[in-house]
Amino acid sequence: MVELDEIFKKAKAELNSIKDTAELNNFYQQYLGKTGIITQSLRNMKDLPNEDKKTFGMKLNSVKNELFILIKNKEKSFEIEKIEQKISKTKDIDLTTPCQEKRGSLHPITILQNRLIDIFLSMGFTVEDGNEIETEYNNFEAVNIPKNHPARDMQDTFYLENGQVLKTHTSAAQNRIMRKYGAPLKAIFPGRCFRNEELDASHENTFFQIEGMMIDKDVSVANLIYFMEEMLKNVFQKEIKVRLRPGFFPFVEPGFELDISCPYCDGRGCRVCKHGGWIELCPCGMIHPEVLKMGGIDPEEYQGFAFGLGFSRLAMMTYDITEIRLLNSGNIKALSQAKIK
Ligand code: FA5
Repeated sequence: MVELDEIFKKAKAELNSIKDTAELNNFYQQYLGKTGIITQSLRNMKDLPNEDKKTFGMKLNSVKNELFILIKNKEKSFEIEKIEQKISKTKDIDLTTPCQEKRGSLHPITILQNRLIDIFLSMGFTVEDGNEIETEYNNFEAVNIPKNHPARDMQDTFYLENGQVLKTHTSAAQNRIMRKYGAPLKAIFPGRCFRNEELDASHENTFFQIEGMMIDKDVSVANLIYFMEEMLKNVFQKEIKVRLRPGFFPFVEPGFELDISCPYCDGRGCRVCKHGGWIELCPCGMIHPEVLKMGGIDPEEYQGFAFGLGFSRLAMMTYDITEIRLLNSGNIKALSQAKIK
């Protein structure tokens, strides 16, 4: 045992004077290698009297472990030294520059869209794509807004030279999706919309909507309310009351404006709900029989609901953004301050 202490003392002293990894490797072999002093001592243990084996074995193991740690630490210190030498020779790294931890993140619109998609997927809806450039037919006629109908004024749009339009609402994909899948169907289709608008804090020329549509036998307004409440519960993580007011859209009958009890003050009145306790959230209604017919679905057999949620505005509410133009601005400094309520 005394000899073991001596060996350890000597090894530590030798280790202190080691100057590079080559010397360190030799040192390792000398003590812990196959024929090293410690390894040999372990082998020789079998010759000890039984009563000494346990104490000697424990001591030997602890010396072995300590030595191993000391060697590893030395190895690490050589690596650090090497990196520091490399850095000191490199002129284009300025270690005095303050550390800037700028981490990227998804855009608030993308975060919210992903969240809405997850919620509807979990309720059995499929997610469909819509075009940004649409035919005039899909954007207007197929949703019951014929040429010269006054409802076209509500969604003034950008016409392309070939007669197509930048879609003014996600409803423009309704017809294509009905024709693709037929009934029954349950789908959502998020997308970017464009309108020739007077711009203000809540009106942009480019904004996002998410459309939802459920078509089946015996679908009623009760189903619409159920799915909207479930979606809202998930977005706001609490029960949200909804109310329907009559609203006019040529592609639904009856049509509604769906309001929600303000999730921030629970209906008591605050800045977000302009002290009214309710927030207008989403137009919706039962799909007009003519729209079903144009989509190739028999309205005698099937009914459906549809909604068109403006989620640029929902994002403003969720992230406490007071100016809608910020969402399209690419102003990273301001966007990164968007707070999740
Ligand atoms: C429509 O676009 C209908 N297609 C919605 C619909 C679908 C009704 C299915 C019935 C059935 P509206 O024009 O109201 O409806 O727009 C829907 C939402 O989009 C609005 O509530 C609003 O949140 C958002 N929105 C509309 N115009 C703008 C705009 N210029 N900037 C930002 N958001 C807008």
